[in-house]
Amino acid sequence: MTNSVFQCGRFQFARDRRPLVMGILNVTPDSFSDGGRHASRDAALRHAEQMIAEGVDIIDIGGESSRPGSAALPLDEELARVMPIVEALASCGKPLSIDTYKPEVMRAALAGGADLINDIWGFRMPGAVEAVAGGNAGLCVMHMQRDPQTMQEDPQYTDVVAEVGDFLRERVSTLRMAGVSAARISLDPGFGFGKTPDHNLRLLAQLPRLAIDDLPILAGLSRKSTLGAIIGGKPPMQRVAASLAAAVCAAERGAFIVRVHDVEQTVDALKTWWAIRHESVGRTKTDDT
Ligand code: 7PJ
Repeated sequence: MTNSVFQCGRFQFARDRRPLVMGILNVTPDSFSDGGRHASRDAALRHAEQMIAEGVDIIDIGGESSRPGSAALPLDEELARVMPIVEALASCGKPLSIDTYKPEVMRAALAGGADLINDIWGFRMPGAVEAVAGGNAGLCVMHMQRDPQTMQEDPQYTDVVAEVGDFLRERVSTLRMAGVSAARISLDPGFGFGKTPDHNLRLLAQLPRLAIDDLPILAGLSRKSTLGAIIGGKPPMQRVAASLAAAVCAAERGAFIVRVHDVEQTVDALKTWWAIRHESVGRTKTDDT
């Protein structure tokens, strides 16, 4: 493996360990899958504590909902939601990821101790590349066709996997030219972001085609509507088993990070997949490699 570690701010993850579980911490009052239960600061912190107890590897803090059709959040509101959580969790012992596309939020979060910037816009906003180029934060570069307001209006591709791959290659090249080391970059096809269910399933099935420069792949399928469509239109809270199946499939196809709501179940599923793959239960009860 050319990139033997994934650099994530204060943390480094060996690439030969089992896939990382990134737990979603929404501080969005309108999040579609938890109904805003974690909107308040205290609730968000309790949720983070619970994910840590369940074995989360990275905590992904998001202030702005990016569900289809959602509107952009003003900068000051996003900062007011995200920064108190970053400060409160800065010494929790787990890497903190910030789900944002705004350069100002990136800078503030990095100054406050964030370890990874997760950008659904793939660092395309003016100033985003410059905001993250220095330092050693991990980056997640995601593909999205169009924008959250319009992305689900009849998405079109000739070859979705090739087009997503071309986009990701261009973004990697831009980041590398700005001085970002390969060890800091992860790539994400952006399931559900300007894709039909069939586009998403093709991307998942053919995920190995996105192993660009051997960079780690992040897969975010948790509770998404494509899974709902497969299982007869069940609502987000009833998509846990489907989400686990998708996470294991993504791992089997090379994903190194899975972004999920259901941390405990996903950790168990991936530990099981990893043990089968290595024909071994592992060395000790605390060993999570
Ligand atoms: C993703 C994300 C994803 C990355 C969201 C949801 C919608 N970031 N942020 N990948 N999805 N990197 O969780 O359903 O798939 S918000």
